[in-house]
Amino acid sequence: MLRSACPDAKCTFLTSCRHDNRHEGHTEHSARGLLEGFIQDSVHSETAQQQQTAVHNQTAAMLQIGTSLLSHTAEQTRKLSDVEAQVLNQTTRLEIQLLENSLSTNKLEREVLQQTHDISRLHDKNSLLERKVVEVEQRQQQELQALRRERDELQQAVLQRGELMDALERQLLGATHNQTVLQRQQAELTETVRTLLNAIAQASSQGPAKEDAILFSDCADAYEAGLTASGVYTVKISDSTEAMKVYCNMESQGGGWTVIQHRENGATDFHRPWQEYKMGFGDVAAEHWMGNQHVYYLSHQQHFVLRVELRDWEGNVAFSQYERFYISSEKLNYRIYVKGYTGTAGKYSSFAQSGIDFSTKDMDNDNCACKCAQMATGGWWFDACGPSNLNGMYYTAGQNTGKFNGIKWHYWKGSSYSLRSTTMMIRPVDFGV
Ligand SMILES: [Ca+2]
Repeated sequence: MLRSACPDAKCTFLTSCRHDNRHEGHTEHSARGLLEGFIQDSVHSETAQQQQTAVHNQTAAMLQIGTSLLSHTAEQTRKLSDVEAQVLNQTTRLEIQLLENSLSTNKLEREVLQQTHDISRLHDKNSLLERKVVEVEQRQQQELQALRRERDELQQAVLQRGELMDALERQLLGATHNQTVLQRQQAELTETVRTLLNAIAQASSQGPAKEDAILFSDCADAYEAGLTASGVYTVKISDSTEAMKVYCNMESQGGGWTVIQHRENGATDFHRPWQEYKMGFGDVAAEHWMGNQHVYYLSHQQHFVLRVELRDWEGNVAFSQYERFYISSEKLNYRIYVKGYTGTAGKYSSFAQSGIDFSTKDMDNDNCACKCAQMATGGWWFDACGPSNLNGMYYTAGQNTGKFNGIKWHYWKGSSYSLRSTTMMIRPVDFGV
């Protein structure tokens, strides 16, 4: 081991030494021992030194490594601490959150409990209310039934009262009728007395000339002579050859009216020929037509007012009045002239304009290609065919609407309404003046 470790110079020295030593003997041998010892010491010390240096170096390196390791460990420890701290923080936070959650869960549970309780209470209240509603409904039902019974009883009472009213009305009507009959009888009696007086006067004077002086020219004349009861009177119209009976209305608007047309119950047929309309027909004390020829004569004696009085089926009355009226001769088809309309039976006059000829079922003088008198079943002053016909078919209550050949006065009740009663009457313009 020493040889391999020896440097070249030392080896050469040793070889030469050993060569010398063989020549010199024992001295040589001890020197060599000293040398070897020295060399060995030197080698030893060198090796030791080298070993020491190596150890020193290694220790330094180890120390360095250790220091580095220590610092690394310290670093790691610090990092670990940090991580630990973070983990701790998070854990704490989580714990707090958990606690909070637990708290809020508790609160929610309490609230849910409270709400459940509330709901149960409301449910109870609701049941109570429902019961009350049912009770109220039952009570109302009972009251309603009571009210219905009461209403039925009231209706019954109203019905009975209505029947009573009807009976009373009928009695009243009967009484009125009786009164009218009495008035007529009175007028007839007066007439009879007058005729008797005339006869006595004739007998005493032996002269027939006085008869004319005693007969009235119309109802206004009779009224002015003091006969103020409505009824049938005998008049002698000038130009007419003989006396005739007329009905005098002595009540309406001061009286003195000579009736030229009257409808009241449909007892008289008004669908008649020209000749009958000319001379008149019907019962003078009831439904009748005075006759166009008589009206023509009468309305030429002086100026006349025409008054038309109407009654419907609902108990309403109305009138149309003309301050001037006359009809022309038969040659002119008894053409009508009216003017100066006033009245309640419509805003406008229901006569066709003045100058309309009279037509009957056998004498078509109207302004229509048709025959108005045929269609409207009565003689009248038809235009084409115009807004009126008081001589139409008589319809009774309930049948009086939707009829175009009824008793028509258009501007009061429309064209399809048939009236209950009508009166046409005339009086001198200067009556009562
Ligand atoms: Ca015609």
